[in-house]
Parts: sequence; C-alpha cells; structure tokens
Amino acid sequence: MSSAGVLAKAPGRGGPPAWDVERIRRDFPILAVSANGRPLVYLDNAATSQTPQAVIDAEANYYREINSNIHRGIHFLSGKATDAYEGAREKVRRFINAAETSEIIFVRGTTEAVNLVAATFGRARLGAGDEVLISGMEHHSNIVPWQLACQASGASLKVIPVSDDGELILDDLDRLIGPRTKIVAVVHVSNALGTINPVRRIVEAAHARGVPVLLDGAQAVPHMKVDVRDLGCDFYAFSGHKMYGPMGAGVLYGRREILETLPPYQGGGDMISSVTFEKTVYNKLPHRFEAGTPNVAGVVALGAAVDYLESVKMDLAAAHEADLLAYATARLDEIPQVRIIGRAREKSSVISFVLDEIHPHDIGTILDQEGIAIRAGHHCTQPLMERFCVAATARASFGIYNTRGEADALAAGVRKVLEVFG
Ligand code: C6P
Repeated sequence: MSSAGVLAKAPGRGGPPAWDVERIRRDFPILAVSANGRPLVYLDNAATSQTPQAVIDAEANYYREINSNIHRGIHFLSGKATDAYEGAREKVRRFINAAETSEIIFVRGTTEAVNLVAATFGRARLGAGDEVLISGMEHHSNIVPWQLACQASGASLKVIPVSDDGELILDDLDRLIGPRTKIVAVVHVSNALGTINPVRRIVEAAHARGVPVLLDGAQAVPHMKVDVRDLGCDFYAFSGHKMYGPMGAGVLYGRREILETLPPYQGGGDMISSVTFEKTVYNKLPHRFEAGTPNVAGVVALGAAVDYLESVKMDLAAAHEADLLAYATARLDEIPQVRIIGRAREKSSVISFVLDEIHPHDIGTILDQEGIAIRAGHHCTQPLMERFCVAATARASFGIYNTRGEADALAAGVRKVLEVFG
C-alpha cells in the first residue's frame, strides 16, 4: 500500500494543499522504532533513506513468489523473474524520461555507475594530454574513478571551483572546457552542501564544444523530478537506497548513441551473444553492461520505490522538503555558535554545520543520545572540506517523512551539545 493522494487541505486556511506527513510516516515501519530510548528522529537521509512497506513487500514477495535467474531459463519462474526485472527497467525509464529501456543499465549504485563510465570511456576516449572536468564539490565516487582513468591514460583532472556560499563558480566555464576536455562529470545536488547545481547550463556549455556530460544524481533523484532528456545529459547515475528503495540496486542512464561506442565494462554471462575461444560477440544494450546475475530482487524493489515516489507526487514532496529546509535553517540560525556551511541560492534539504571548537563527531554522539540520527564526517568529499577549511561537518538531511517537530528537536539537541561542552 502506498500513500496515493496524500494531499490534505490545511484546516481552515484555504491555502495551498498541505503534505499529510503523518500519513506518509505510516508507510515507513522503521520510523516507529526507538533509538536510545527516544523516538527516532531520522535526519540521515542523504546517506540512506528509509524504506516504505510497499518496497519491503516487493522485495519479500520476489523471494516468496518469483525468485529465479533471469534471461536464461525457459521455465515459468524464470519468465516471471525476467518480466519483473525488465518491468522495473521500464518503470525507471519512464521515471527519468529516458527515450529507451536500452539506455537503463542496472548497477549496484552511483559508485558503480560512475566507475562503469570512467573505466569504459577512459579506455575508449582518453589519451595522454586529455582532460576530465569535474567540480570541487564532488563525492569521492565522482573523483577517484576519474583519477584511475586519468592514471591509466595519461589524462588529467581539471576542477570547477566552489564559492564561499557553496555554489559552483561558472564564470570561467568556457575556458575550463577546453580543446582537450573529453568529458565533464559533475554532481547534480551536493551531498555535503545541498547545493543544486545549474546542470542544464553546464550541459549546454559542454555540448557546444562537443563534450559529453555525466551527472551524479544520487542526491537529486530522491528530491526532485529528474528528466534526463530535458537536462540533455549523456550519463546520469543514481542509487536505489537514497530514493526509498533497496540497497545494492542503482541505475546508470546512458544515451544509446554514446553507450554503443563504449567497450564492455565487466565480462561474463548475459553480456555476450556468442563466445568462442577466439572471439566473443557482445550482447546488445543494455545487457552488454550487465555481466553476471544481477540483484534481481533489488531491482524489482527499486521499481516499487519508483511506484511509491510517483504515487506521493514528487512536486509535493519537494515543496514539503523546501519548507523543512527553510524552517530548520531558521531554527539553527537562531543559535549564534552554529555556522552553516553551504548557503547556495538553490538548495536541497541538506544542512551541514559546525559549532565553534566542538568536533562534529561529538555533536553526532550527543544528538544520538537524544535519538537524533545525523551524519558527522567528511561525507566522502574531502577536497570540499578542505575548501571550507574544516575536517568534517555535522550534517542533517531531510526526507519526505520528516517534520517541523523533528527540526525543532534538532535545534534543541544542538543547544544541548553546547550546554554539555559548556
Ligand atoms: N553519499 C552520503 O552520506 P553509493 O554509495 O554508490 O550509493 O553513492 C555514492 C554517492 C555518490 N554521489 C553522491 C552525491 C553521494 O551522496 C553518494 C553517497 C552518502 O552523503 C554516503 S558517503
């Protein structure tokens, strides 16, 4: 069961429809657990979001009624499993408005998606003296695979700088995308700052020079409607476990024209159409990039997460999260010792902050005693931390089931941290 039609008019106000957050919360059984004897306040959604019953049921039901290997058997269950797996591919295609299901490659998550592109594109297209343009706010998953590709090919990394507010400085973009630039790879929404980057502008600038663009959409897909054709990108990567789906199932979208030019990533079953000891003929897209038995149950559950997000309506979810972001920012801004890192004009529901002299891990530990789950650390963005001259931040990240009351609890928890540290 999903929460289709979660709209409820704010009583007596006659204003815009409100988000029925209590109804949404009932879809997520884990939100009822206690943490350290307190009601759980889960504000670590950028790391992993929680899972609605509909997604849990889809995964359990797969093992109860469908489980079998796909694309191989001719028996009843294999057909059912193949239909469920390929059905999820069609759901994902529609969800991100890709042109064809052959452009949807199932992977373990964003990390594997970027590695797939960096490895194959690197082999096919990067050479000595070439350049890969990334940004200063990339997750390590969109840095290290490109470093590996550069080491193997003799190419080098170039970096779009970040402003004090946490926005990309694009004034020099036309210079940064030079004649040796072979690909641009940037994050759509920053996991550490919440910045929503103007990716369409970046795609236009790159395409004007014939350079393809990969977007890391790990933190965008859970929070906004993503239309890959409208964005115009060549590759788009995201993870199921950050969009109310399962762990270990994610997506690489690639435009067919460009995927067809890339060599295989891993070799093995399902990615071939014929093998002799002399020569292998590779399978057609997307199977060419899906070697071996995939996480079929996870992909089916990912399809259920897509159904869930569509049923609650992404635009309403985004409006709710924008309200939470504004509200929580205002509550934290009332505390003079709080320094929020990342004040971009376009932000998603992430608040990174530091407190004078108090290590973020201590903030996280004291909040945990209050039942409040945040993340403390470098968020796999060490170069970005260095840019802001901090080793780590405390990060609260909100999802569709969070409430203003939980933002109040966060602010109260931060005041308690200050009390404890005198
Ligand atoms: N960020 C966070 O707490 P995987 O692990 O492959 O699902 O996602 C990697 C990844 C890539 N890009 C961005 C922008 C991300 O935020 C993440 C994961 C988590 O911020 C874990 S470090």
